[in-house]
Amino acid sequence: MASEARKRKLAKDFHAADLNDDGKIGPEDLEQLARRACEEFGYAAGSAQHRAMYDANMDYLTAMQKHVDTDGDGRISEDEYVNFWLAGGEDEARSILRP
Ligand SMILES: [Ca+2]
Ligand SMILES: [Ca+2]
Repeated sequence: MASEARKRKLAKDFHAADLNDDGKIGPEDLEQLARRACEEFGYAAGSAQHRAMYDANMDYLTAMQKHVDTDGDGRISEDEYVNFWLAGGEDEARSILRP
């Protein structure tokens, strides 16, 4: 049985990733997240590094989304997100990252 604190933390993470705040993590949120990661590294938009980093992030996020989106509607709901991590998502996330 997962602790309430862990569920609350996951729900908070979910809302942090739902950048346009429409209650689902969709492709537009993933693009924004990938762009943000590039900005954090200080890569200029349009530069080769920016493109490479953006593509790598999108590959990862899209792969993750396929695992988390259990009803296959292309968007991640809070329930899908929380259940994924409660069901041992760390291991799955690691296996996606492994080349
Ligand atoms: Ca959203
Ligand atoms: Ca879904």
